[in-house]
Amino acid sequence: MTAQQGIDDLRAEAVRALEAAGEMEATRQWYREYLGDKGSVSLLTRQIGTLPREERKAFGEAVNAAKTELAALLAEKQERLDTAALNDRILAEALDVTLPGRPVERGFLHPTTRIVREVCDIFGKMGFQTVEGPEVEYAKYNFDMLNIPADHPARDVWDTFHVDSGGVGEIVMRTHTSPMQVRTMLSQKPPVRVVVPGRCYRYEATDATHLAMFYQIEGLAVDEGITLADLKGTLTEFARQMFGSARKTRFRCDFFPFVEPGVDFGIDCPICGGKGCRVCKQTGWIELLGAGMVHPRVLEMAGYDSTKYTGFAFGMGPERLTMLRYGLSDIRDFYTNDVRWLRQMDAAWL
Ligand code: FA5
Repeated sequence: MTAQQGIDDLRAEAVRALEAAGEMEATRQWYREYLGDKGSVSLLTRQIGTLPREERKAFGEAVNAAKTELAALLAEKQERLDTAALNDRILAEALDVTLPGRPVERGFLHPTTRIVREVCDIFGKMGFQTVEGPEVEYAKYNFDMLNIPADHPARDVWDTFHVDSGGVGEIVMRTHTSPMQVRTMLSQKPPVRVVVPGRCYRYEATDATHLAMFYQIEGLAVDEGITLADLKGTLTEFARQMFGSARKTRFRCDFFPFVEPGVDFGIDCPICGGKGCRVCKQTGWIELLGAGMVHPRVLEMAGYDSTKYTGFAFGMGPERLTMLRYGLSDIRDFYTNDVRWLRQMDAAWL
């Protein structure tokens, strides 16, 4: 075998081995075997010394030519492997633009928001403006100016969260929206007609009908010549718009220190039509809210002339209104964020 033949054989073997190398790491191994410092092609140069002088040049050139050719084949092969790997990756990460998108869920309003808006709209049509007030309130407005002085036993009825005021007077989380009666009268002259939705807080054990945080909607109308008949007419109209035109209404005496006389206002049960059921506890009647004629002392404390002006006020719980309208049994469902309950309410809403 001539020296040239040895080169050709090794070259041919290297080409076959390179073709068989299926991945990048195999081509690196191939490089080490054939072209690296100790690779078999590189080692061929060591044979030069064993050859006759006149053959050495041609042999050296042939080895170099073989090395160059093999290096070019290696580069080509590696590029092909690179491209194939890239194509695989592109395919693997490909986006199928024909797939349908994930549906975006439509939100809906919370039942409290809905009922509050409905109630305010009903009173809005009767000329009541919607206003809001602070949830952290001076005891002066929450109690004193509503005719509930510090030593008055009625103050204990409202289980109150107190706030550290830092010495600027007694401050509480408002226990009802009634302090907005005072704030409204202090800030504007009669005639006044407002409804006030907002959160209230009471230090109460939570159960199926009580929460420590709940909403109220207050109403206040003050003008010359307002009578109990106006209160009755306004609330009756409200109840019929809210619970249907067939509703019978009922006014009974009740006590709140800031009204005189005070009433509790109810309707015949909209679930059973007055026959008696679980919702009305078999009485046929349902209490809706507390109300009354604004106490003359409250008018005077707010700077209104009680010999000239009279008014009525009312306060209701919108969660309880919703419970009555839909026959719900547990007020806690409003704020536990169970989406299934919220969806049911959304679907059931009239
Ligand atoms: C009051 O808070 C009076 N300020 C209402 C009022 C206003 C009377 C103006 C006269 C004139 P009462 O404590 O009854 O009253 O609360 C009114 C309504 O708030 C209740 O009928 C009820 O629906 C709701 N409510 C009261 N406490 C809670 C509670 N812990 N959880 C849920 N709702 C409540």
